[in-house]
Amino acid sequence: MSAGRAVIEVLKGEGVRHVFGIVGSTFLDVLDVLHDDKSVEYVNVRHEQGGAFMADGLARITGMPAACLVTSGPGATNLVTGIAGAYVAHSPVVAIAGGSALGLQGRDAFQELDLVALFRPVTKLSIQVTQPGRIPEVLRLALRTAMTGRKGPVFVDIPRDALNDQVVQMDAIAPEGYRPTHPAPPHPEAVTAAARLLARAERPLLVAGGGVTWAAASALVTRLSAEYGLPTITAYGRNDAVPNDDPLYVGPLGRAGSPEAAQACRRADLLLVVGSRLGQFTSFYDARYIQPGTAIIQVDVDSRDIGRVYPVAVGIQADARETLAALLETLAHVRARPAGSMWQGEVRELRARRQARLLGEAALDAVPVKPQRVYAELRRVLSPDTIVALDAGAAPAYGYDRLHFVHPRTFLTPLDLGGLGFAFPAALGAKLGRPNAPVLAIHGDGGFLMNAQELETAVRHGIAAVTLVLNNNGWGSEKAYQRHFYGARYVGTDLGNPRFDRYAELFGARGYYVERPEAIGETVRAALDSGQPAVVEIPIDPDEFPVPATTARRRDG
Ligand SMILES: Cc1ncc(C[n+]2csc(CCOP(=O)(O)OP(=O)(O)O)c2C)c(N)n1
Repeated sequence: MSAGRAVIEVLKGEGVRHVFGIVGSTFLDVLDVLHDDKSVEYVNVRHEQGGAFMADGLARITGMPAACLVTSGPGATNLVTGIAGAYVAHSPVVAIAGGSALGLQGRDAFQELDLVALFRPVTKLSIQVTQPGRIPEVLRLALRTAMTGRKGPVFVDIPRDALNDQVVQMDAIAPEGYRPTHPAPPHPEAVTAAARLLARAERPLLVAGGGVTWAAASALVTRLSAEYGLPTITAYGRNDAVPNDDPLYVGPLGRAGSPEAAQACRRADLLLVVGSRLGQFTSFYDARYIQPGTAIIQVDVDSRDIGRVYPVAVGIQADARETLAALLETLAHVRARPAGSMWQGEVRELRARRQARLLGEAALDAVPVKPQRVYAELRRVLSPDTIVALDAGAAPAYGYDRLHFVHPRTFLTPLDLGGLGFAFPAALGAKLGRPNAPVLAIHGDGGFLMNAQELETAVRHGIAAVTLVLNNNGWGSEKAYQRHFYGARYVGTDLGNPRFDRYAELFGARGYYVERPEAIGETVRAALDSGQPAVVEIPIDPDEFPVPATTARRRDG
């Protein structure tokens, strides 16, 4: 078959239905296949960064690989930030560039760059195809890498002279034929040791991270929690790892998280950490949440992060679901008793305290609106199947503690990259992955304009995600640092903006503008029900910032 068809066939074998990118002359042999084969849609975006965030959003929502296909030079360099986002999220995005010709390499030819080197730090594998005949093998290597163990993005450069007009020999092989598809089980001795510690603990607490979601282990977390009275909290940006309506779920730990979850963590004498690196924005790498005497059982599919900052009592390198299943079996075998009722009562009180605190914010009636009130309205109107993508920034960050999630794979955040401009395109990718779910992106004004050009993509491809723009006419999150640590000496933090509802309308999308808090809920609902891409602008109080969590020295005394 043609080399272009081989690329498409390998992707199709993995269930890929959308490929994101901008057309370039280096890879037209691949695009040409899609003229007749409509089972894969080329989502031609307006900036490759938007395409990478879309692929990341799609991969995180479906758990399946997602693909980008871009041209050499700037087409590929524009992808880098989005691929870095997928890297910190362990999201299996396969980025393919039609590269500059092998036959001209080393001459600084048109759009020639060392793309393999460029992508190496932000991928699990970065590789160039050197012969047309090896396209299937290299793409399968890329997919094996992306989908095995801790997942993550990969980059493949297919030079134009290894692709165009080339014919390759390719046997049909299903993914099971070239990559392991069964999860890695835990070592029985490690499970026994963990069960022993759990059975003895007085105040055990489960910290659920992204590994729970990737391993489809949420239901087992809930079972373990219910059967053994084990309270749960979630890692930074991973609120959807467990159902938040569970009576033993306290809240999210970490930056912009819930103080009650932090309190539960400080009180615990044993942490069962499942699928979390205990990264900086979850733990801050210090003792503010995780006390020095606390025993830690850490379960991770990748050994790299086990005991990396906090020493562990038991480290288990294995799949989260397999481990929880084994742990349940062993706990039943040793007839372990549930955690004490004092601890369970303490945790229920912390949970109730959080719920009451958030409920109080529903009464904030200031105009311009306080961001906290926006989230109270969202809690009221969003259905449990809604997917929410949060951008970086201060106004979106209020959402970490304030949004509630019931189902796994419904919360997308920039995680430890903190990249602005993520949420809107990630939401578009999510909507393609789950077309029947309502999808909402939440942005500040600054972050939204970083990828707002993708409104045109959304309209043309009919991707009906809704974007909330919380407008404080500034780079608020950074302004907060200047306010608190630089005596309000503002430099580079004020912005001017168009009316975002009208901006959306110019692209052919729906636009809404809400100034009064009591109108927020119904407007968001109307936008979600419109079945069209829509932007809802809410002017918010420009003086409402959280105090930044930082270790930086205070400058204002
Ligand atoms: C790509 C990128 N550039 C810069 C930053 C630094 N930064 C973090 S938050 C922020 C301000 C965000 O402003 P906005 O999106 O308007 O939201 P707000 O904080 O005002 O709610 C900036 C500039 C970043 N995280 N990512």
